[in-house]
Parts: sequence; C-alpha cells; structure tokens
Amino acid sequence: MPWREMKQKDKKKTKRWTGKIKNVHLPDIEILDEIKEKAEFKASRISTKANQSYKEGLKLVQGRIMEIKSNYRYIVEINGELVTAKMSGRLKQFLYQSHTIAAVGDFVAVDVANNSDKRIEKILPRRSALIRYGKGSFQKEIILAANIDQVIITSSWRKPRFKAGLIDRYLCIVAIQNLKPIIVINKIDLLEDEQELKEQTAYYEAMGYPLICTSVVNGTGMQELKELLKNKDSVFTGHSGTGKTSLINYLEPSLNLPTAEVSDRNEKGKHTTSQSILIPWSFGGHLLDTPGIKTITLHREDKEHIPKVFPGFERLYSKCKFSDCRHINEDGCAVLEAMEEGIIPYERYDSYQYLYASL
Ligand SMILES: Nc1nc2c(ncn2[C@@H]2O[C@H](COP(=O)(O)OP(=O)(O)OP(=O)(O)O)[C@@H](O)[C@H]2O)c(=O)[nH]1
Ligand SMILES: [Mg+2]
Ligand SMILES: [Zn+2]
Repeated sequence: MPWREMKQKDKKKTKRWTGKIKNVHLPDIEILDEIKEKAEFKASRISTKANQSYKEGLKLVQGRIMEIKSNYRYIVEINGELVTAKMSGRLKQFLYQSHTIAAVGDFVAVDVANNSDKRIEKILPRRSALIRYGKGSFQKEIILAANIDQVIITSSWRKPRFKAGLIDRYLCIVAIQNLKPIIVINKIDLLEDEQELKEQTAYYEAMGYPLICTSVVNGTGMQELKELLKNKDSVFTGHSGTGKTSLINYLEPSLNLPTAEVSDRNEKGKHTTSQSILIPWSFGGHLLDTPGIKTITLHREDKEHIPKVFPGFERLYSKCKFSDCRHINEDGCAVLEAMEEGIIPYERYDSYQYLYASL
C-alpha cells in the first residue's frame, strides 16, 4: 500500500530529525492569519504571538491604550497619566500584516527606559473584544474595542427612526463575542405613540435583555443608565446621530465632546465622532465613544451560530428535534412553533430569516 509506505517514511524522517533541531527559528505563524477561525481565538493568539520579547535592557511598565493616533502612535494611560508611545519596531512588523494587533482598550507593556521615546513592547492577551468585519469578500476584521465588559447598543426612537433589525444584528454579534448587551433607545422625548414603543420593545424585555429608554432632553432613564455603567468598561455603538456622544456628555458634562444635529431631510447623523477614545468615568469604569456606523456586518463564519444566538432563540433551539435546526422548514422546530403560538413575533422571525440569508 503506497500510503502506508509514505507514512512509514515520514515517521522515520521525523525521528531522524528531532535530535538535530537546535537553535532553529520556527517560521512565523502569521500565515495562520489567512485561515478563518473564530475571531476571539485569533485575537488572543495574535496578541500572545506578538508577546515574545527579544530585546534586553527594557524598563517595562503596564499601561492601557486609550486612543490610536496615526503612524503607530498611541495614547497610553500609565498610572493615571496619559503618555504618547510608539509601537516597537518588532510589533510594527506584525501591525503591518495584521490590523488586529493593537486596539483601544488593550493592556500593553511600555518600555519607558527612554523617556522621550516610549515604546509599546508587548500587548497582553485580551479577555474580550468587540469585532466587526469589513464588507469586502475577505471580511477584514476590525477590532472596535478590547477588554471591555458591555456594549451599549444605542438607537434612537426618532431621528433616526428606531430599527429593530439592527438591534437583532447587534445582539447576535454581542452574544457571539461573549459580551453583555444593553439596549438603549434614546430620544424618547420624541415618542408620540406609547403603544408603538411597547410593540417594538416588549419582546426584548420578555427575553431578558436590559433595555432603557433615555432622553438627554428631559433626563428619562439617565440615572438607570448610569447605574449600569458604574465600574464597567462600556462601548457605545450604533448609527450616527442616535445620540451616543450626547448621552456621554449628559453623564459626564466636563467632557463636552462634540455632537451635531441630525439632517431633517434624511434623518441621518453627520458622523460627528470620528475616533474611538477610551475615557474614564468619574463614577468608575470607562466609556468608549465610537463613530456611528452604517451597518454592522457579521462574519460569514458566524452564520452557523445565528440559529442559536438570535434574540430569544437561545432558550428554544435545544428543544428543536434536530440539533442543527436552522428553523426554516424543519420538522419539530421549537422556534417555528413558538412563532405560531405568538411567543415570537413574526417581525422578529422575519428579521432572523433576513439576517441568516444575508450571510
Ligand atoms: N430630541 C433629542 N435629541 C437628542 C437626544 N440625544 C441627542 N440628541 C440630538 O441628536 C443629535 C446627534 O447627537 P450625537 O450625540 O452627536 O449623536 P452620535 O450618536 O454621537 O453621532 P455620531 O458621532 O455621528 O455617531 C444632536 O443634535 C443631539 O442634540 C435626545 O435624547 N433627544
Ligand atoms: Mg458621536
Ligand atoms: Zn428549529
């Protein structure tokens, strides 16, 4: 049998070689970046990989990346002080090849031996990351934030109009990335029809998601929101113009971050916030304001998770007859049954189908 011969030959080869491997630099495993794998593993693997330090005479202190400037320049918080640090040449190599190497929120080791030229020498493994994917066929991953606790999914009731489909998408992403979601419906002062709000929100509340209606105009829900933000690191994300920055300014007036009117004509925000900056709250924890996004894309590879993590489905899919049920037309599908019984509104199921088919 030829394959058996081959195997024998390979085995021998391996044996003969093992004794001789000495001072051999293994090739860089960067090639693995081309292989699709779960983003969270990838994120931790890359930061681990970039960790090996070869330099000596370093004076390393721990810090956290608060803001990314251009040209591999970072604002790093070290013991409560903000300093500018550059990426070390060695890490830059990785950066050149991978955009996932350093993100806002990353804990890093900074070499402060040369006070006028501080260098980031290590990126510590991440405990979490919020990642989104580019639109192209390669779906390049973009790390929005590292080492955060929760995602404030910020929508507005009007201007721009509330879209539950976007909330569904976000809830899936946040579940896949093992983060905690908080749904915020801002500009609730623009509410006219109480019943309509109930129809849009009852399902999420029934499924146990924290949901707060807020207004920076009349203060509705702001205290409640503050309680959830205390001593946590939170990312504010959502469409442009929903009021992410306004909420932050309300809770921390001294920040006075720039905000802008939403266009009356198309109800679109002006993409006022252009950078992601990690900022401490005076009441404990951090906030990360992010630029408004047009749509949030999931990774194609995440498709298989959607039937399990779609809002409300996580408690149903195990009751489906088939363990790989897609809840489309399968026999004994608990999701389809729940929809027929009116437990899952048709709009949510429709949104599920749309999302599932889009990947
Ligand atoms: N009526 C009303 N308007 C609000 C509220 N919150 C914010 N706005 C207005 O909405 C507009 C957009 O607010 P921003 O805070 O800039 O929105 P953003 O989400 O940060 O937008 P980007 O930075 O572009 O992503 C501003 O004109 C705010 O004054 C609210 O609770 N009620
Ligand atoms: Mg903003
Ligand atoms: Zn099913």
